[in-house]
Amino acid sequence: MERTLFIIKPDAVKRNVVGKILEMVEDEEFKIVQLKMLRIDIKTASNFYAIHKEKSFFNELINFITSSNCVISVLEKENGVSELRKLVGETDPLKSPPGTIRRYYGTDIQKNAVHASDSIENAEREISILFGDKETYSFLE
Ligand code: FUP
Repeated sequence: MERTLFIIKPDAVKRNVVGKILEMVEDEEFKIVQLKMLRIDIKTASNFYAIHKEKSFFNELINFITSSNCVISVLEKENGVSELRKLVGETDPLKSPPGTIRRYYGTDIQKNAVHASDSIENAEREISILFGDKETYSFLE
């Protein structure tokens, strides 16, 4: 079983599609093992997206992700990291295959509705940033 970090971004929360997105995830047999709504602060967002620090879109990305509430979750499934990336689609919603979350609910490359970890290592890192260390955060089995 793999755990991965999933974020429903401010654009999707504002569009009232949190329930529809979580339904897509549950329909694909992901288990929601943690779930909460919060406004991510600038320091946390900058750490979370540190890999994009030198990119031209970094400031806009931080402004956007911290602009309003997100719904963050830890999802679990066999091969969960790659399976969720498949369900999410491409970064650009217009290039995402039909049936993917970003194709359904994304608007553009920034307002692309959701985030999903791209590797097992990054999933662990991202879960730790947003939910705390495994040692200090207990998951119900
Ligand atoms: P993804 O793994 O599909 O979430 O995409 P990336 O890690 O490449 O990018 C992270 C986020 O940066 C995207 F979700 C949206 C934002 N981004 C832009 O705003 N402009 C770009 O050209 C690329 C990414």
